[in-house]
Amino acid sequence: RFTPTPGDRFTFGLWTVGWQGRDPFGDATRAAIDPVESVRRLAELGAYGVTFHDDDLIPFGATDSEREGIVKRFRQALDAAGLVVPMATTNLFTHPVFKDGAFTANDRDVRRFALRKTLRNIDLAVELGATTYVAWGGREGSESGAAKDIRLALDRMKEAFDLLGEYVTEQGYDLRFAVEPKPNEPRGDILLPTIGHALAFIERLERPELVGVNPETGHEQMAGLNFPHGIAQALWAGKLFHIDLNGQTGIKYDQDLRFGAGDLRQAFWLVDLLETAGYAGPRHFDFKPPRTEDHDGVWASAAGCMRNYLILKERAAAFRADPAVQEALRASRLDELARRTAEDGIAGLLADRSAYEEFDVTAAAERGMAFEALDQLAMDHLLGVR
Ligand code: GLT
Ligand code: MN
Ligand code: MN
Ligand code: MN
Repeated sequence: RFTPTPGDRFTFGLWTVGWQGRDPFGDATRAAIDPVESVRRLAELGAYGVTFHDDDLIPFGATDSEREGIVKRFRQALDAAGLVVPMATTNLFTHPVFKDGAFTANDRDVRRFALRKTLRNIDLAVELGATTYVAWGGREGSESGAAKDIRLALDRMKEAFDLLGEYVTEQGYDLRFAVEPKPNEPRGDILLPTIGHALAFIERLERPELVGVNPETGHEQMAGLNFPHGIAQALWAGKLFHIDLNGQTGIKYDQDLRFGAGDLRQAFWLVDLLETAGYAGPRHFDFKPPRTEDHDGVWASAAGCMRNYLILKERAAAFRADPAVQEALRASRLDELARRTAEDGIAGLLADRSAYEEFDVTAAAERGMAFEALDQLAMDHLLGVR
């Protein structure tokens, strides 16, 4: 019970368990972990796959022959452990060259370098079997007003995604992009700050069908937004190409807590949504084991992400299966929300006297929605007392 298997499709970024605990105020608290060791440990814990930034695997500036050796060794580790690589991404934020951004840096040569770095890692991602390529534009933004012309920056962002789309199409790659929104940190304000901004941007691209979103729990919650609502809209738009699961407690710095820590109620509704909406992608954890932890703590934290997901999955299923819940859902008229408002069309609506002339506004206003009783049933299930 609550023991993960590859069938659960849990994946982890190499940079998550590999985080050494360096923060703006303090040095690393843990030694680096060899990616090969991460692959082995994650497989033991029941994970399905790993994901990586180019630089997580191949140190920035490595020679071609070093690169080849590292990739070969990594591939052997994956095969031995039985792990897959469903997603990869580019580090366009650590090196100082990206201090003013990558695809939207004011300096054109930096933008060209960023694109080449991305194309190079896309080749590797496809070679390793990835079908999703994440783009987190952490440095695409500004700290002050005149420093960035946002409309021009969006032109350059579009240009970058159009070029990437052209490249994968011409290469015949089975690869789609997932834009990861974040409102701020490390830049004062970041472009495409929320799921909504990203969805609107995608529709302006030359090949919108190739681009979706990779929302992260904490990134929406940092902006005070409801993460399950954002995910629901991404699903509704057919754009939930990938997801970064973690934990966050309210509007503050990006905590990247293990999944289930932080806002537990939103985590419950999120799992309920993913499991009932038929989301088929990997359940990817993008968390940071706190810098208080030693390596044992890192693996305990990773195991906790998966365990909490499975617990919430069981709790959410119990909630949905409970006859009292089904009755409460009817009492709250969720079935009515599923009905068309005017299947009789505008003519029918205008001819329907009960819709307006004879509508009892007072009686309708007096009807209770019974949401509190419904939500208490959810709490009882979440807390395991039902
Ligand atoms: C970085 C960021 C994450 C992104 C990763 C992908 S890297 O750790 O904070 O949210 O998902 O670039
Ligand atoms: Mn984060
Ligand atoms: Mn992060
Ligand atoms: Mn993330």
